[in-house]
Amino acid sequence: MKKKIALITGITGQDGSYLSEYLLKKKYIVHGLNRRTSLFNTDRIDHLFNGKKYKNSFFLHYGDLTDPGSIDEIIRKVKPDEIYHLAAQSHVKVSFETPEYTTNTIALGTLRILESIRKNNSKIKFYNASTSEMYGDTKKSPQDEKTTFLPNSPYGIAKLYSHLLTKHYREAYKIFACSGILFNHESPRRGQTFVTKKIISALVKIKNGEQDCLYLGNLYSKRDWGHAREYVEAQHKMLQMKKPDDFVISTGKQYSIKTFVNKVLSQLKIKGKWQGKGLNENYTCRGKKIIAISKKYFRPQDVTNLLGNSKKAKKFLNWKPKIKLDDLIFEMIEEETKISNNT
Ligand code: NAP
Ligand code: F7E
Repeated sequence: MKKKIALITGITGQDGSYLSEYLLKKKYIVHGLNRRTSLFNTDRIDHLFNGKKYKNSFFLHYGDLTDPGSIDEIIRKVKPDEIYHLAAQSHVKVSFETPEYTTNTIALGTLRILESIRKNNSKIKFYNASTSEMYGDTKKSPQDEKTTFLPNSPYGIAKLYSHLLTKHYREAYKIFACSGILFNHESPRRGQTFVTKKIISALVKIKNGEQDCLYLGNLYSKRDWGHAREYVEAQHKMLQMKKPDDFVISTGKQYSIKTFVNKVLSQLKIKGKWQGKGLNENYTCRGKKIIAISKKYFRPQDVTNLLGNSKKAKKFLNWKPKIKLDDLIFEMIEEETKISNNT
């Protein structure tokens, strides 16, 4: 039987690396779009790229979401059965500082891929990485596929464009195009500047005497955090459905950033106390301030209350998350401890 061919944009990112592993195990041939960066950006996939195991089933191609010609060329060359479109300027805070670039990569990037599919081969199945950030200021909780989108960042707004565009190409051109509305998902491979990784990395270093203080922004926004390894399975399941559709992927459990910090402190057995309010809030341990608040990490607007309802995914995709937040934290701490001990 002919092996299925998948093209992954964002293959060097957190999700791209887990999805590659998952699809290679399922005997796919995996191609990835990789942008040129001044330093190597393939750390998360080097174990797949180097060595003999996947020599004939794992390939990278230089391209960029902002370069329509490169996208079209890769799609025509690779002839994928399925495209997993994960690439994006994915940092919400950075999107306030680079709104035009964020919109170009996310909104126009998705348009460029869908146009290439429409023109070259409308049988290619397409997965779009939508996000809970599209709910923005919503007062409804929990959020599901029918909840009104009220995005409040350039990132969320650009993602809503991609989301609606995916639906439009599905309806207007009958392309098998799905969006996964994924809530926050983390892992040891999470980028350093996202809050979970930042907290764990800093507290491990503080415990080992390699850092003095962790500076954070809004401690009171709430998130629904899952594990990236499980969330990429849902992405694949969506493209195996009889009909294309959109699905919320979430755990249905919500915690504040402060609760997340407390869980990490507890697993690391760091004992101290919270004191102060607002910008003066801090956590001290043996008389030393080890967590403090900095204005720098606040956003012009934040999404404060995310909690997903993924009943539809459970029913139609037979997908449900198994990994608990405490276990995710444990895995991330283990990885950070290894890194810290090696430096
Ligand atoms: P990530 O780790 O930040 O990875 C982003 C990927 O996009 C990287 O491979 C990055 O390349 C690539 N990229 C960025 N700009 C590009 C450009 N101009 N051209 C080509 N590639 C570009 O993100 P992630 O956490 O894996 O998330 C995957 C997708 O899901 C993203 O679209 C994100 O917005 C969305 N999402 C994420 C979450 C979450 O909680 N993780 C939740 C909902 C939706 P480099 O390696 O070179 O930087
Ligand atoms: O922030 C607060 C911050 O940057 C979470 C992306 O993957 O998930 C991610 O976006 C919360 C926010 O993730 C710091 O204000 C406090 O309320 O880890 P984050 P995010 O913005 O939720 C969604 C679903 C995506 O789609 C995105 O691609 O934590 N927070 N102090 C902080 N956040 C950061 N980054 N750094 C702090 O120091």
